[in-house]
Amino acid sequence: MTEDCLFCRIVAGSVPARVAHETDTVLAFHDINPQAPTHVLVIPKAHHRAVGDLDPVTAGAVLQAAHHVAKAEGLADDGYRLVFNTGRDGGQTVFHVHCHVLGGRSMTWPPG
Ligand code: D5M
Repeated sequence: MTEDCLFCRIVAGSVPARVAHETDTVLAFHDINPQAPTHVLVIPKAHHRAVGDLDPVTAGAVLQAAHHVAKAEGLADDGYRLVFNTGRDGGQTVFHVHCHVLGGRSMTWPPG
């Protein structure tokens, strides 16, 4: 838990979120500013700044949870997109690593 981290506060329950899925180690909640009909963020409960700071077990738990959410949200058949914005040029704005699960519409490429 890092006091000044928004997503740590969501894990602690002091900032509300619409939870989509939870395990001992990860939390998934709906993005406050959705960029697709389904837009869920999957985070490790422990504070890690970015994807490169994750150990393999935690990284695997995040990816497994992301696929679980995609299936639960009905995205598995038509497909979905997972995104880890990383660092300033990657567009990361919250420095508690999170996997965006986006779906419910056809995605375009390249991303902006
Ligand atoms: O993505 C950070 C994401 O976090 C962005 O899509 C908005 C989302 N966000 C910010 N505050 C909240 C709260 N309080 N609940 C849910 N979602 C939130 P990044 O990849 O760092 O740009």
